[in-house]
Amino acid sequence: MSEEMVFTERADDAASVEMLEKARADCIDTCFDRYATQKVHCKFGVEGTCCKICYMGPCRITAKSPKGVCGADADTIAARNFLREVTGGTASHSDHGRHVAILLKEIAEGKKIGYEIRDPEAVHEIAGWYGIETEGRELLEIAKDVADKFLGDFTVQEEPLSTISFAPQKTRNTWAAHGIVPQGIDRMCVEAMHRTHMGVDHDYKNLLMHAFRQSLSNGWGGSRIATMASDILFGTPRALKTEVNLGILSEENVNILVHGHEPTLSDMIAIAVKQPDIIEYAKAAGAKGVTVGGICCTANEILMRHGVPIAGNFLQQELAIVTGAIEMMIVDVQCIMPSLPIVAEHYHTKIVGTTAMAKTIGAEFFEFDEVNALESAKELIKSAIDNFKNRDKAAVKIPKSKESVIAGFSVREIKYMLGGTYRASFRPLNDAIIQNRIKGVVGIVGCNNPKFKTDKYTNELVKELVKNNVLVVETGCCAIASGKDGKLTPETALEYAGFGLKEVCETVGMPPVLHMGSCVDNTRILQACTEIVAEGGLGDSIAGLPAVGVCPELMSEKAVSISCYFVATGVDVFIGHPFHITGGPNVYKFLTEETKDMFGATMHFVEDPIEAANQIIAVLDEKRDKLGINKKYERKLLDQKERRSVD
Ligand code: SF4
Ligand code: MSK
Repeated sequence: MSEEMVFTERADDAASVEMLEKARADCIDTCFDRYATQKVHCKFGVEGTCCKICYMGPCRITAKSPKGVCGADADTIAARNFLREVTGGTASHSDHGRHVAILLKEIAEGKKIGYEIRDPEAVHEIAGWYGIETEGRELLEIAKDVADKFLGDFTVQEEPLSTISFAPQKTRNTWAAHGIVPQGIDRMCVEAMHRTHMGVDHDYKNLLMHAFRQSLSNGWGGSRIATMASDILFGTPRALKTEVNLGILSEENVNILVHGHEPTLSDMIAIAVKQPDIIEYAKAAGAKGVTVGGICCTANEILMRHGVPIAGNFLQQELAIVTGAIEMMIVDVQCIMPSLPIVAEHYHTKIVGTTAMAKTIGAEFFEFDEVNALESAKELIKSAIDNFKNRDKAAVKIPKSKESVIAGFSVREIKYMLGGTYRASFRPLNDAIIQNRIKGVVGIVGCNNPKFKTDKYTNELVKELVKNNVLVVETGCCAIASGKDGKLTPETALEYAGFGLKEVCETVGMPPVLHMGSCVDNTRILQACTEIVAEGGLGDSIAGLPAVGVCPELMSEKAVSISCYFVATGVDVFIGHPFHITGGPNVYKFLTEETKDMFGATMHFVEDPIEAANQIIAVLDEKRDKLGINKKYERKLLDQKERRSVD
C-alpha cells in the first residue's frame, strides 16, 4: 500500500474519499494503490512502439534502432497496435450485442420462459427500418425476423452491414467514397487480426482506415444491435427518478450489487428481488429487505429500465466492497477487476461470476439458467440473503453521499419530452439550436481511470459546457459521475445553465445533462444525430451538426473503438489523454489532423477540461458558421403587431 496517497486528490466525490480512508484503515490495496506501484509506465507501451507480433521480436523503436527486425517502422507498429486496440473494443461491444440478439431469437422461438418482449412498439419500429413485413403478422414472428437480421450482420461476407442503412445518405456517401463501408462484424474483426499479423499490412494509413471501417461495424452495427435488442426485450427507457452513489446501500438490508455490461441476468434480478417470497426470505434472515444496486454499465442498463439505484462507477467497484455491507457482487462481462475476490476476502462478500467465458480466480461461478430465468435469479438472491448472517457489523461503514438523478433518456423519450405524445419530435431542439439558444450537443462518454482524480475532468467539463448553453448527453461511467455530482436533475439547469439552455430545459422540464444509458448506448447518440439531420434545418449529414464527442478519462479499448466510429461519422472527439500512438508521428498526424478532410472531424487530445471546453466550443462555432446559424441569441419580447406578423 502506498503511504503518500492524499485521498482527496484521488476522487472527486466524498463517498469514494471516505472509502479510500477505510480501505487504508482495513489494510486493503485498491487500484489506486496498485497504480502507484505501476506509475512508471513503459515508454514504448505508452507511445505504441513496442511490437510483439512475431517471435523475431519483441522489437522496440528507438533512435538507434528505428526499425524492427522485419523492417517495420514506428508508424507501422503504432498503427498495428492501434488497430488491435480498436478490434478489442469492437469485439467486446459486438459480442455483447450478439448475446442479446441470440436471446431475442430464442425467446421469439419460444425456447426461453420468464423473458418476454416488453416493447412490441420497438419490434415494429425496428422491423420497419429493416423493411420487414409486419402487416397481419404475429409479434413473435416479426421479432424472429428482426433477430435474424441482427445475427446476419455478424456474418455477412460481401454485402455491407445492413444497419449502415440507418445513417443519413450523405454520411454513407462519405464512407463509400473512402472505401470504409463495413461488411459483417465478425469479418471486420478477423480481417483486422489478419492485417496486423506479421508480414501483411504495413501501410499505416491503410491500417488506420480499416480501424475506422471496423469501428463503424461497432457503432452502427454491434453496439446498435445490443441497444435495439435490449430495448425490445427489456423495454425502451422512459424518464425516471432514482439515486446514485454508495449512500444507496442500506445497513438494514441485504445488499446485492450487479456489475458488468450485459443486462440479461441483472434485469431478471431487478424483477426477482421484488417478489413477495424473496422479501419474506430476507425478513426471515433478519434483514428488513433487499437492496439491489449497480456498478458500471450493468448498473446503467437496469437504472434506465427499472430505476435501480447506482452504487458507483468503474473506480468504485472495490470501494463498494470496502463498505463491508455487500452480501454479494454478481459480475458478468467487461470492466470487472480481477482484484475483487481479494478485496472481498477481507469481508464476507461473495463475488459470483455468471458468464462461462468470464471467470475470475476466487469468484464463485453460478450457472444462470436462462430457460427458467426468474427461478434462477431467485436462487442467486437467496444465496446472497443466506450470506447476511456472516456480515460483521463492526466492519460496516456506508457513506452517506447519494444524489437524486433523472435518467432514462432514450431517443424516443427525448422526442416525447420535447413534443409530448402527439408532437414527439426533435423539432423543438433543432429550432433551439438554429436560434442559438442551444449552441450544440456534446456527448460525454466512457470510463474513469486512476491516472487522474476520479471524475474531475467530467465534472468540470460538464459545468463549463452547460454554462455555455451546450446540451450534454452522457453514457457509461461519465453519466454516473455526473449523477454523483448532482448534475442529472432539471434543477441543475437553474443553477448552472446559460440563459438559452436554461430556458429550453425549464420549458420542457428536462435536465441540461441527459443520461442516455450504458456504453453500447452511444448508438442512441448516433440515432439522435440521424433524427436531428432528418428533422431538417441543420444540414444533410452528421458531420455538419454542431455536435462533439468527449471521452475524458479513457480506460478501455472500447473507448478507442467508440472514438473511431464517432470521428468516421463526422463528429470531432476530445480525449483526456493520448492514445498509445504518440511514437508514430505520421499515425498521430493522420488521426489528429488528416481525417478532418475525409470525415469532417478528427481526434483532439486535451488534458485540461477547461481548455477542452474552449476548444469544443470553437468546434461547435465553426460548424454553426458553416450552417450559417451562428448568430447571437437575444430574448425578444414581441408586441401584438409583431406576434401577428410571426403567425
Ligand atoms: Fe519485430 Fe517485425 Fe516481429 Fe514486430 S513483426 S516483433 S517489428 S520483427
Ligand atoms: S463500464 S467501458 S469503465 S464506461 Fe461501460 Fe465504465 Fe468504461 Fe467500463
